[in-house]
Amino acid sequence: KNISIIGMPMDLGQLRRGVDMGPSAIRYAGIENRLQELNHQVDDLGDIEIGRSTEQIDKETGLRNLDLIAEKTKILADQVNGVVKKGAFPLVLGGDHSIAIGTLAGLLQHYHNLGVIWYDAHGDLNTAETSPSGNIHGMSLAVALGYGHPLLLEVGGVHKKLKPENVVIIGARSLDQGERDLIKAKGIKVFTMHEIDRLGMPRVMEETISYLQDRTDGVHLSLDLDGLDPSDAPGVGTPVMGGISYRESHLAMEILAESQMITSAEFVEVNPILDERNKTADAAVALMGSLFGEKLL
Ligand code: DIR
Ligand code: MN
Ligand code: MN
Ligand code: MN
Repeated sequence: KNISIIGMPMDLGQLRRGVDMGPSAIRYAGIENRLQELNHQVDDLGDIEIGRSTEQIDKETGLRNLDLIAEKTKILADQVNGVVKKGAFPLVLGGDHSIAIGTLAGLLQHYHNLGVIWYDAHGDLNTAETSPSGNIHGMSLAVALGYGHPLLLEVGGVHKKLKPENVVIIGARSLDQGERDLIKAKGIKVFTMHEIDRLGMPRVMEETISYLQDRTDGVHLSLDLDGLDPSDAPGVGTPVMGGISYRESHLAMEILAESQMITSAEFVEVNPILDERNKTADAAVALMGSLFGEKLL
C-alpha cells in the first residue's frame, strides 16, 4: 500500500490539553518503520498547523472552539481529499476525536457509500442540544451524519453525508441520552461491551464485515484509543472502565486486515501527558501494525 500519514495535533475538541502531542508520541513509537517493515510505501506529510489560542465558547450554542475547529478540520478535509485522489491510503493521527469531522468530510467527497467503523467507548453522536459538555469531540460522528452546527456541517464543502446504515460502533459503554435516542431513531448498528462480552470479538468483527461488505464502496476505521480498557490505554482524556482489551483489539485489527476492506484510518485521543511511558501510543502503533498486515508467522 501507499500510506500517507497526516498529523492533526488539535486538542480543541475537549478540555484536557496534551492530546495535541498525540502525533509526536505515535511517531516516536515508530509508526513509519513499523509500516515500512510490512513493505508499505510510507509518506509522512507532517502535521497540519494548529497554533495556540485561548478557549472560545460560542455564545449561542455553548460549543467550545467552534470557529477554530471548523477552520482547521477544513484543512484536514482538503489534505485527506488529496491523498485519496492520488490513490494513497490516508492514515490520520490525532488529536482529539473532533478531527474526524475533517477526515470524514474529505472521504465523503469520494465515496458514495462510505462505511465507518467507530471503535470507541463513546458514540460521539451529540449535538449542541444534547451535549452535556459542549465538547466537539463528542459530536464528530453526528456531524458526519448531517446533525450539528452549520459551520461544522459545511466543512469540506457540499458533499453527501454519511448514511446511518453504513456505520458500526464498536466498544460503546458511555452514551448520553440524546445519543441513544439518535441511535434508535436511525437504527445505527452498535456492538456495546455487552455484545462484545457475549458474542466474543471474532463474531463481532465477522458480523461487522458482512454487514458493511455489500453496502459500501470504502470503509474508514476511526479508532479512539479510549475504546480500549484504560489499563491497556491509560493516556486518554476520557477513560471509561470495562473496555476492549489489548488482545481483543489486536484480533479485531487482524480480522480487518484479512478482510482487506479498510480504505482509510485514523487513531485519535492519544494524550502523552496522561500516559504511562508512552504506553498508549505504543498500543496505537502495535494496532496499526496488525491493521496493515503484521503476522508473527
Ligand atoms: C461525552 C463524552 N459523551 C460528551 N464524549 C467523549 O462530552 O459528549 N467522546 N469523551 O470521546
Ligand atoms: Mn471518540
Ligand atoms: Mn473523544
Ligand atoms: Mn471516546
